[in-house]
Amino acid sequence: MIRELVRDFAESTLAATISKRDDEQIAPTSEWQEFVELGLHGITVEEQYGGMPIDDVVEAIIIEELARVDPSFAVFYAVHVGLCCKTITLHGTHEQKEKYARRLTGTDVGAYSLSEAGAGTDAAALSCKAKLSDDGKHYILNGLKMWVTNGDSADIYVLFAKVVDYPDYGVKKHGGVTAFIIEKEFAGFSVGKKEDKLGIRSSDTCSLELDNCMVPVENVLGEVGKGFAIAMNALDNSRIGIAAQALGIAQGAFEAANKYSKERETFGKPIAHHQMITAYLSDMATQIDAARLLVYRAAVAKQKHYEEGGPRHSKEASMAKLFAGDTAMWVAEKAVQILGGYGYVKEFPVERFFRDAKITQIYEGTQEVQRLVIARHL
Ligand code: COS
Repeated sequence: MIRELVRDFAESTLAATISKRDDEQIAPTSEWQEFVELGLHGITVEEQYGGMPIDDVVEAIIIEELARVDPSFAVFYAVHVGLCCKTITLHGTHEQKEKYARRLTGTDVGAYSLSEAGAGTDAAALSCKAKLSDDGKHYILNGLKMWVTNGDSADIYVLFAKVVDYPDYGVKKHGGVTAFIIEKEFAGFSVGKKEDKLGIRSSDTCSLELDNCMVPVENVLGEVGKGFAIAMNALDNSRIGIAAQALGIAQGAFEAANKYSKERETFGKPIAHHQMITAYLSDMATQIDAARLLVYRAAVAKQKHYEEGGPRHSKEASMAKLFAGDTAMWVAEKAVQILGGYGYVKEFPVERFFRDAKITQIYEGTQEVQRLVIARHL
């Protein structure tokens, strides 16, 4: 039922504006206001704070359906529910949830900010610093964050910096890393450069500037100095969302190619009946099904981890993202090939899927990082 609901929304509301938003790099903020009406933006927040918890497979299905039409909106949503809301649900105090989870289940948008110019894959190499103020009421944050999805659209950020007063700081590589909840209006916080990107162009990716940014001590999320595990755990969760996004991209590209191959004729018959195209389509469908099974398996593992105390789902999440990301890229490339010249122009959506697919092999941990995580479990 939810798959159909989201598919309807995507095919009507998102499909109508995605080309223009992609061309002009417009964030989907007005589409978000409509989406909020469906009540699916609080699925990782407890009911008492205005949320509507839904199981993890359904979360993946929602992202998959959004990405099948609009991969930019899918990541906008995935970061809001996964990296921001879920992290606050897992580590927030009652007061923090009353204040922020409530806003995030209203119309506010959430973001997550870990990466920096010199700390992407090597996340522990953060250089953003936090220092306790003399009166002990605030942490004062300084530094520059990068690659922040929803960077400009967001109202609330889960952001990581190193507390220099923490005993482990400078001892362990990730010593002092702490998670903070930041409001866009905080003094000393500003949104910096918006990136001009190859794909997912309707998702705003920005830098954030922290210039003596004053963050109340009650906005520390989890314990001071324990932020690296929070960051890694959040990525275990959200990588399933990116895998679902990749799955949706592959599905959207496949459907466009499949349809076209039945309509387009060469040598007196639809190209779908030429064996080389038939083989492509069969392989695409098979890869997509395999990716789908890995994504849903990871979602089940995640749910078992939180609800039944099952083992951590890092390996399953990384396998899903690795395979689904490669599937999205491979399927989108084959879709362009099947459409030929028409695959190379903006009249058909496969050109956009092709550009959008690439990022799923890069963000929230490159494919190389996923292999590293998997290898550590072997
Ligand atoms: N969940 C909870 N805690 C975790 C964890 C996880 N999945 N993975 C690691 N940790 C903890 C470890 O237990 C360790 O804790 P202690 O210091 O208490 O022992 C700590 O974190 C450091 O772990 P580790 O030594 O494995 O860290 P590394 O610096 O070697 O980093 C990788 C490991 C490469 C896996 C990590 O840096 C990573 O995921 N990088 C990619 C980051 C990323 O995805 N960036 C994109 C951001 S979104 S655009």
